[in-house]
Amino acid sequence: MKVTVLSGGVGGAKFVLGLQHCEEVDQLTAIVNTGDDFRHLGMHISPDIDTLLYTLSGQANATQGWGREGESWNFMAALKALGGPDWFNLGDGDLALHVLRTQRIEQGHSLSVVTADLAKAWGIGASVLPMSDDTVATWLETDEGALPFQSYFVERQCRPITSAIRFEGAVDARPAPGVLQSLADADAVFIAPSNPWLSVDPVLAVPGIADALRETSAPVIAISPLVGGKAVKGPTTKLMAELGINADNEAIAGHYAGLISGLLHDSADAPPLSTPARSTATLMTSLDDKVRVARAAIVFAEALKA
Ligand code: FO1
Repeated sequence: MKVTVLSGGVGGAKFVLGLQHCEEVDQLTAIVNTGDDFRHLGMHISPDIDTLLYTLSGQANATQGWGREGESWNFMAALKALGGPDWFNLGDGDLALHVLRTQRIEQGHSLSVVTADLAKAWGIGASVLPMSDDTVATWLETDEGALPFQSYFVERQCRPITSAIRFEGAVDARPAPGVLQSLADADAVFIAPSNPWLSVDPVLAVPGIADALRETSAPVIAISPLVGGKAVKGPTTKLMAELGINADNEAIAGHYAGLISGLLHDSADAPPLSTPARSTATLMTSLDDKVRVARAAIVFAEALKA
């Protein structure tokens, strides 16, 4: 079956890896959040794309979630000794990727093309598509002022209190080549267990993508990022509290209202009232966990299609 999945962050990458290991999936397309992208030290950095590429090619640092396994940090040590910014850690191997991607983008290649070449070079069978080749930047309005995503997430470690989130450039952004087609052609569409407000909303903010979810004949199933009413990783429930939203699956389903046909959620949590739902143990630690959650989502999609 053809599967298309919207993904961002570490949780999203785990779910996509699970899908990659399901033999029912013979065509997999990931539409990846680029709202976290930023220029740092003159380089174009695409964290959610890189986390997914590293994860799908078995290079990811599993405990850290982002970056490469077995990384060395000579660049960061030298940068720090020179008084450079050391809040955003760039491993030596990771750095090579950022340098080459920046050079290719400055030569006029699109982020999509550069990403596709990396996926091919690393033997990744899935199509990894940025949500857009245009610049879209996630900003958070906080009690410390307006912060671009990485300043909030890494530099300030998600401590600021958020009152609003916006996606600069989204209104003029176009879906990257293949994005809308992959939503129209899919037999099933999934929204990965990424942070709905920080990692999925930027994707839905690109004009045309939310409509494509509404119009596709495929069932659209979101996987809740909550496990036992908490976020597995990152600021999801803290953010929900700050935005005045209850940390439950009613709120998650409500956030995607009109876009999804069902919500797959953790067995420990109550189902949403108004949306078709199924549950399984959604915590993904081992590869078997990731495959179990992916397969539960596939079975749910097939049940909704029948
Ligand atoms: N996250 C951190 O918490 N600290 C870091 O120093 C850091 C560096 C980093 C470098 C490359 C990269 O692709 C991701 C990196 N991340 C880091 C994670 C990143 O901020 C997040 O993965 C996403 O932006 C949110 O999902």
